[in-house]
Amino acid sequence: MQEKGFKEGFLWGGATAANQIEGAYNEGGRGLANTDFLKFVAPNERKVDGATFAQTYESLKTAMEHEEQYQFPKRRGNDFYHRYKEDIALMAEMGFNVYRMSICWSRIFPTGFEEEPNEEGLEFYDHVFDECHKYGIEPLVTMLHYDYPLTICEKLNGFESRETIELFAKYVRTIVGRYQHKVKYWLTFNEINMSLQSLSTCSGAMPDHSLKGLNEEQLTFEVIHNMLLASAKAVAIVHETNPELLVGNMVWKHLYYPKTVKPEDTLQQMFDMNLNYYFFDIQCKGVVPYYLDRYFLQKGITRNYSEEDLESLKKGKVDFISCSWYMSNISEYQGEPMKFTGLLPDMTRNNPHLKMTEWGWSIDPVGLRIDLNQLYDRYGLPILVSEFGIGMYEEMDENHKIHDQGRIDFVKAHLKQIKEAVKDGVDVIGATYWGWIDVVSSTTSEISKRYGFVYVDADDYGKGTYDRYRKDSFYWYKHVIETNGSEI
Ligand code: BGP
Repeated sequence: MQEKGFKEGFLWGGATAANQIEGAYNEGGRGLANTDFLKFVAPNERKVDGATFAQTYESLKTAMEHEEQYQFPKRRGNDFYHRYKEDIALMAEMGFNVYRMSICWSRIFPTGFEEEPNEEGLEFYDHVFDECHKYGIEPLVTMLHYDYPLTICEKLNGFESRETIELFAKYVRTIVGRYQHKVKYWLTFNEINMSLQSLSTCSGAMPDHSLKGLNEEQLTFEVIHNMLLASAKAVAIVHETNPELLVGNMVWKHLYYPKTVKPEDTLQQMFDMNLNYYFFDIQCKGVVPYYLDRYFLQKGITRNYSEEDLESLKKGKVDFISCSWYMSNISEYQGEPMKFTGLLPDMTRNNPHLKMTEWGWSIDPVGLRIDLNQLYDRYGLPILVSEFGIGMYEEMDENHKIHDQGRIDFVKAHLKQIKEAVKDGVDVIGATYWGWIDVVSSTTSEISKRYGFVYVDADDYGKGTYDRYRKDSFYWYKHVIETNGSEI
């Protein structure tokens, strides 16, 4: 048997999300989104990392009433709306054959409740997809990446309401019908499990706005239930619209290591991993696993999956898996009933064997290889690594150069482990590097948390030319693609 590297036709590309790049929040007939009200909080004013990520009804109202007092960087993005041609040309220069992006729901249905879509919004994405195809770049489209029409958040508390499933299905029918000959690869929800960490951003449901008076934990699983149903519906719509299209899920993949060799720590790890697998199991196998039932019982969480719901989940199995990979974490037993360790970094659980990014995210390429193997073993489906990346503080020198060796090392280490997974026998079909161009951060709303191979000349307050500059990593990644990763 000969060891193999990346296969022919491997999908090489980059990823972004509408709310982090487009800007133009009040142009083209677009309606307001929840993300338009996520405030930038300067690092020295933050109580915890990710301070701007969570939204409550109270914080939303304050932001709406005192707009002039705050910075809302997601309204500006990196100005992709006006510069998409230039950006797609840069992707082509690097040799991308795939571009992962998302559609902004409120560009298509400004409040979510309209009967007819907004043609201007639809046309914008037509232009983007046409531009991609001009260079042989296949768009890979996330239907929903954290941005909800604001009206749906206010009236229905996002996915707390089952009515949102129907509104989402209408939106999905519209975009899949319209773009079926331009977009072959679809993903339903970005990081569907992020509701466990930041309910509002992921599901549009604010914890202090529950229509049914649910506490936060009950509300979380109510929206997860509804989002899983909505995802299954979306998969069925894609398959019914055009059997040639492929649709995947997208889960924040998180690996947990037991803190010690004490058996209870491994028990905790099993529990934490199960909370991750819960989403994959439902989306890949179409059945609801048993292992959270006891937890639900202890928490007084009732899941009302009707016979019809269960049928719908069965029909909603994805064609391929996709996941993001940023960090691993450590599981430490905290007694019964079990408590969830969480997804974002907890500085008290630092892994002494791993380095951290400037934002305290552990860097664990080998963990990615472990996860890819375990996912493939469990589901046997092709896998796309739909996000991995590193945020860094960076400045241009006087010659407009950015020497980002740290990013090159990071990407190289991760691609090496993806390649190892391929050699292990895992069917990895592609990798889309997160934030191939600097974008506004999802958790902190900083553009100064830079991910890109391309630098955007803008700061957190919207100052700058927004011109694009190639970093050292741009040329390095271009070479990786040219050589299909053979030198990694
Ligand atoms: C993922 C999101 C992305 C992206 C990334 C990095 O969870 O899908 O939208 O933002 O994390 O996070 P951040 O931007 O906060 O550094």
